[in-house]
Amino acid sequence: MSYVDEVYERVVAQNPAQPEFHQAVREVLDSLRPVIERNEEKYRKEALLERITTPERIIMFRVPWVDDKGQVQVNNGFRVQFNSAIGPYKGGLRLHPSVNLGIIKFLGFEQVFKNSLTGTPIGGGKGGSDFDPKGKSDREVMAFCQSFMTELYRHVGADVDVPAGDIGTGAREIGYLYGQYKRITGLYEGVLTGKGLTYGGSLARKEATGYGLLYITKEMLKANGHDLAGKTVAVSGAGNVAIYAVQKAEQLGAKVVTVSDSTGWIYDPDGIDVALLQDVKEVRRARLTEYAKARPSAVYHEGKGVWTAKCDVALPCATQNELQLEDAKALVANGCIAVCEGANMPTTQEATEYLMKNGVYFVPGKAANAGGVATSALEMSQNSMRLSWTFEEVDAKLHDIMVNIFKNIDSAAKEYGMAGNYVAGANIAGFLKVATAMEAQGVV
Ligand code: NDP
Ligand code: 2IT
Repeated sequence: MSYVDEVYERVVAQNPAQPEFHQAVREVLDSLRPVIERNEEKYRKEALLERITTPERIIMFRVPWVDDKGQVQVNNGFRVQFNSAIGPYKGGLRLHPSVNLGIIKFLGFEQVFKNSLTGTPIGGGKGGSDFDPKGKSDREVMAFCQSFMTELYRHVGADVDVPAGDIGTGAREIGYLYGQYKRITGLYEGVLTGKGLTYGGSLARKEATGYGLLYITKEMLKANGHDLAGKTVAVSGAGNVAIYAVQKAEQLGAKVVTVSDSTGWIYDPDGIDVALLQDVKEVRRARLTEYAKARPSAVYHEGKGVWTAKCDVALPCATQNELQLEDAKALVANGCIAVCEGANMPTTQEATEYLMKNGVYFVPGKAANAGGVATSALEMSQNSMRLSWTFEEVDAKLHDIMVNIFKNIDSAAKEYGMAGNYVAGANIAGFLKVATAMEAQGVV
């Protein structure tokens, strides 16, 4: 059996009932075959693939807090410190009822390669909890965040592990987490990114994932002879990534006709009104039905279906495995030419294969959504220097980083005889830097 297959079987056997983690590992290992085959004995002797698929450390803890009725609630807390070969652990905290260890491991594993692609010195990690911030009062969210940090603080630090936002974790949660870290440790340091602008946050971090997604989408289309301007775009999600993807797509001359949330989706043929979307989601924390009420051109559909809308470019920005084989078929039938992932692993393996076989340009999340964590690394730099760059300075650096990521994944794919296969390009380019650093540092 090949070394790649051996390691995949080991991962499945040792991590039972973690399908998302298996899926993420499978995609990466499949792409790495040509790289591993060139040096199979060396990698096998070093057990490099066993090491890179095993987190350096997993922290799991109890998070007790008191709700507004005086009832004690208990949630599960996680931090997976996956790989520190190229820098301190870095990655978001997800707060969603679906969170379990397998999901955090898949996200931490993806983060290792994504962070490597950014070209900045950050390792990979991820954390979170099955706490659901939806419908909770600000006081309840604060009680949860303070309890969560009361355990997490001993495992993180500006040069150790630097968490940030993800699904369910936005500016409010980061603020409460930061306050509790400072209170316990007495340290005013860049232990979290995505901070508010009054206490060490970076301009353009909030916009960065969505903006970066559009910068790389535009670059990839240009390299293949297409122009983003004038294209019709379908976006899923209505959170941090989706909102700023819509805003940048419109600034670049495309028309965005959809957004979605966990209950339904909007079709707006006049183009999504991003100011209204921000008001509904960022200010009122309401459902998309409120968007439809305020906008006569918009139609609200209950449930799934966002990928049935006719579009040239699809940008899944909600959650894992939201774009399935039937969705891929609908996109191809409607003439979609590109899918670029704003979310982490939003496209199932079968859907990805179908899209690529049918000539749809496909940029995987670890490249396409890397602008968020890249700008987190810029926030860390500014915190270390104790200064702040302007919005334009950060945005220009983000743009350069995304253009470079595209160049690197494009040339890695070409070097291994798979021109245009950006999945392979991203996995190979991300892997090589981490593997080289691990080899240099010996058996650790
Ligand atoms: P938010 O919490 O701000 O928004 C998430 C959006 O996706 C919401 O509209 C939410 O709907 C929807 N959603 C979440 N879970 C589900 C589900 N199970 N089914 C259907 N819809 C769902 O998160 P972000 O925008 O920050 O994150 C979106 C994706 O992007 C995630 O995959 C995340 O890991 C990834 N990502 C985020 C980065 C960041 O900087 N924030 C960076 C890189 C990747 P509702 O409003 O109803 O909850
Ligand atoms: O998935 C991701 O890259 C994020 N949620 C952002 C992580 C970060 O540290 O900014």
